[in-house]
Amino acid sequence: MKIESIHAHEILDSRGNPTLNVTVLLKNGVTGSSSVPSGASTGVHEALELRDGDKKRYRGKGVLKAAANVHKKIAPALYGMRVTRQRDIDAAMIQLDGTPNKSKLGANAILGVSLACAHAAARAKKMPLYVYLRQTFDLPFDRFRMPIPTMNVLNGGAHAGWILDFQEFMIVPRQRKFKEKVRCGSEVFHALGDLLKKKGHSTLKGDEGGYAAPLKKNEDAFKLIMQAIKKAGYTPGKDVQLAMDPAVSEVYDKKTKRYKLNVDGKSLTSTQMIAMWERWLKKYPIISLEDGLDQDDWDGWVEMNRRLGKKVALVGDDFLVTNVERLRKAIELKAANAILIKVNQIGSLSEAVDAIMLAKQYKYKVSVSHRSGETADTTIADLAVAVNADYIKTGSLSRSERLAKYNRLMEIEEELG
Ligand code: 2PG
Ligand code: MG
Repeated sequence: MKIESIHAHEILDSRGNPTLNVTVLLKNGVTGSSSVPSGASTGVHEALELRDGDKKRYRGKGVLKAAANVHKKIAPALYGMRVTRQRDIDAAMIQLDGTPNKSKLGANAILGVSLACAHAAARAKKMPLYVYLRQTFDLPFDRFRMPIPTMNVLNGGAHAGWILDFQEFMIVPRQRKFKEKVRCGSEVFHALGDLLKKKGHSTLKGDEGGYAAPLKKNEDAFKLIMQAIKKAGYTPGKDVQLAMDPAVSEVYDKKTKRYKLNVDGKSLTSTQMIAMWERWLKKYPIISLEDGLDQDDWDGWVEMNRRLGKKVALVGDDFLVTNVERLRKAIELKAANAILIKVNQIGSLSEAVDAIMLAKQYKYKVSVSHRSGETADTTIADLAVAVNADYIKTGSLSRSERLAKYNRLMEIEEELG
């Protein structure tokens, strides 16, 4: 099961931007492939996504340099290594890069290889990926547990032309089986579409397949979703809960230290933001609030966790960037109680698993997540099951790149019986 060769090439993601697809070929003829996702509302502390910057190709977004790094630098270093040594493979690439944020080789180049190796190894061992991941990382769980999906049915912010200030309004179905959760999500999603149409709103969709309707106030999103849940025959709070990712690093003004909410015509301090979230938590069955404050507003996060941490999962995305160092600091300061895991934020499978296991050790909730720019790749579905993640965040109930993950999870559930 030794690595024979590695090939990387440009493909397009769900937004039509280039990204890397990587294939690892083993000496025994087995191959494994994976495609790298890409964010739009990226955190400033994320590992570096290497783009060519050649304005004449793909508006500077080409990834030929990253592909060349795979061929010329990474492949020669990994040649002949046992593909099942995932940790050694990732460590070798991290060492070869030598920078704290993978800026030399590119996190996209390293991650593409990291994921493709896992796929090749799982195939060579004739194991489903989630079983292989659990085994290769020696994860100390005895059963497989399906994650709870948080489904982004209304899109705003950078994913929907800023028609709303907040990025993601999610439903969280609570039926017993995963496939029942998917059914519920789909029914609520379509009920929401009917409702929007009836009220004369657009039913066009944003980057993650949720509706992108220009509402009067940000909060109207949850008002409509509550109605849609009932219209679909479910009880809000019992059958379906809510979650949100306002992604407010995007609306934070560092100079004035204020959050600018254009749709609501407001400019709020950290403390006022927390008070607003507190009000929303009282009115709506919200179980999870991601990036409710800016990525560097540590004092704000500590205050938010003190005031809201017992009532809701306070998820660090741009705030923690799947990074164990930032997570350790958050644990020490009691600044959050949940983490979003995006494999390309950190750039290797091993480091993502390290962040997950550290989070679990300190009773943080773990949500494995897609990016707004996705492909048909379903690795995160298997990863979520392998690590017994509490949640998976993989968008709305439309668009194949989102549904591929839900469909893969339904397949895994069938397999698990
Ligand atoms: C987020 C993500 C995914 P992006 O903020 O959580 O939903 O968006 O990939 O654009 O960073
Ligand atoms: Mg986010």
